[in-house]
Amino acid sequence: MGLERTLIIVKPDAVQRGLIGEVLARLERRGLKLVALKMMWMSESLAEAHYAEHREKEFFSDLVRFITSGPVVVGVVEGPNAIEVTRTMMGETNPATSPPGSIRGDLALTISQNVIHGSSSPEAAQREVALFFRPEEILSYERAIDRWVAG
Ligand code: IDP
Repeated sequence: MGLERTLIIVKPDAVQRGLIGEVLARLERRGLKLVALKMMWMSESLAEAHYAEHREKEFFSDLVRFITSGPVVVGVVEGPNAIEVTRTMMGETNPATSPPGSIRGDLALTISQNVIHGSSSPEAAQREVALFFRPEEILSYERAIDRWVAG
C-alpha cells in the first residue's frame, strides 16, 4: 500500500473564522494521520516560493497578500493516497462549484478565500513539505487505529 504525505494549509480566512479544528477534524476523521503541524505567519518570500507556479498569473499579488494577511496552520498529513484523498475532500478551487460535503463546498464561498490548501501532485507535495518543514519536524509514529484505516 502506497503511503503518501501531503502538505495542508489552513488559510488565514479559516483561522480568523475559527475553523482550524473543523478542517483538521475532517482530515483526522477520514483516517489521515497528522505527522507535522505548526502555526505560523508566512513571510512574503515563503508565500512567493510556495505559489511560484502562479507567478505570472494576474491574481498572484492578491494571492500572496491574502496568504500573508494573518496566521495559518500548516501540516503534513499521511495516509494511503493522501494527496488525492485530501484534494477530493477539499473540493474544487472555486468553492462555488465545490460539492456539498467537501471542505470548500461546505465552508467557503469565493475562490480568493477558500479555506484550505492541499498539494496537487506527488511532486508538489514533496516540494511543499520540504519548503515548510525540516525533516526532523516530521514524525513517524504508530496509531492503534492505523490497521483499521490504512490496512
Ligand atoms: P488549489 O488551491 O485548488 O490547488 P490553484 O490553482 O493551485 O488552486 O491556485 C492556488 C490558489 O490561488 C487558489 O486556492 C485560490 O485561492 C487562488 N486562485 C486560483 N485561481 C484564482 C483566480 O482565478 N482568481 C483569484 N484567485 C485564484
